[in-house]
Amino acid sequence: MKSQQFIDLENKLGAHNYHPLDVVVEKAEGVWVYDVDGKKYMDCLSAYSAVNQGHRHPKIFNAMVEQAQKVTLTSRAFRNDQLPRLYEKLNKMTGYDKFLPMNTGAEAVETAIKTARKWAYLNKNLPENSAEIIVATDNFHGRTTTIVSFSTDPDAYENYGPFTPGFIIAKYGDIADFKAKINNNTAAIMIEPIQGEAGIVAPPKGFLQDVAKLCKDNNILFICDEIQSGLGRSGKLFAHYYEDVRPDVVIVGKALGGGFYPVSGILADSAILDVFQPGTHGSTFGGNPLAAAIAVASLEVIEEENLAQKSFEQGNYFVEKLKALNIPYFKEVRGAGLWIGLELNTKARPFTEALKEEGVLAKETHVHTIRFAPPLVITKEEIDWAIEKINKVFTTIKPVE
Ligand code: IF1
Repeated sequence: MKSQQFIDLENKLGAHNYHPLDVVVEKAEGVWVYDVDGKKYMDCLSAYSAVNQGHRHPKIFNAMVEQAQKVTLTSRAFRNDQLPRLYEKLNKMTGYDKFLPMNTGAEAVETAIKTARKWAYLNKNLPENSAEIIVATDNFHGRTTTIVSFSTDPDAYENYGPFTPGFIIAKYGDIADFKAKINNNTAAIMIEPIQGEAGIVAPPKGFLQDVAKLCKDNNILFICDEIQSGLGRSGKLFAHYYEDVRPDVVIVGKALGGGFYPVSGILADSAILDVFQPGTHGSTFGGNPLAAAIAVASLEVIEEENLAQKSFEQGNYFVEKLKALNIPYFKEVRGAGLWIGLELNTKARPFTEALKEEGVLAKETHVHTIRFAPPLVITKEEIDWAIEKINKVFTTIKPVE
């Protein structure tokens, strides 16, 4: 079947909870994807930073195949020989004592919420059902009903009530507002160190340090959601490294699975993760040997290919070349590593559609911003190719309001 036939079938038989670009991907390699008609595109979204290592990285593929020939799923009712490898790898790479493995990012965020609440009841003697977690305006932490309970985006929460209580919203970047929202029932502050869905928005310099101090002074947990910003995307292994803070809990996901498998979880020291006793949390697939083998290989690629530093250098190069185009529609170019938010003074969708026609796949977020987040293995020559296409699109098409 050709692209249109796939599109018609999807529109007819699938729920319309997305408005995807009309590109029907059949295969992918590195930074490139190919549609069913054989057309080649550069992937500048990386599955929302789940493919930092590039599509189908051979080392991760081989680790997956090798493990799949041995055992894939045991449940946690038994032990397996791959999960301890992942624990050791993460402990060595991040310095946190322990890891609690889950599958999707939202499950890891839910696990962080349960960790903070459990820790607060056990360590601060909070009255039952009183624990509060302070989150940020414009947050994105996933799509479960509890998580959308504290979203500030109506598209994310409208008509999904009744909502889970116990979440207070403070203005992202405004430490005084976070301070004002703390009370005796506060268990934690949970933020993205750089906001992804909001359009690659970094907080004012020093904000993370202020949050860390606020948490320490008030005996509350500092939870950093690094599901999208982490594992090299921001130009450091973790985006919170830009401010040299050590959150009490770090949530990881997406690129931990290298684009092959959903792997997520939370990193924390024993004093926090030991709040869990057998039977108090879990999941069918969390910590399965296939996921663990894939995650170890995914982390090894990030280390061996120095992807955080590459992201830093290539991201600076990409931003520099974008700014040098001097396009009048460009309102602001924001970036941290190869995580670039191009904010326009007009609607972004017509440009992402035109970019697709030129072979560049990028996604708009919140109407006016285009996110450029190619795999971290991208070369300067490939960036030059993309810049040339971006320039062509922004100097030929007329925006539609
Ligand atoms: C969609 C957004 C990005 C995340 C952070 C947790 C999660 C995500 C910081 C949950 C997931 C994904 C979800 C996906 C699109 C994408 C997204 F546009 F939705 F907001 F990246 F910005 N924390 N983000 O970014 O992880 O459960 O999805 O594994 O829902 O369309 P998940």
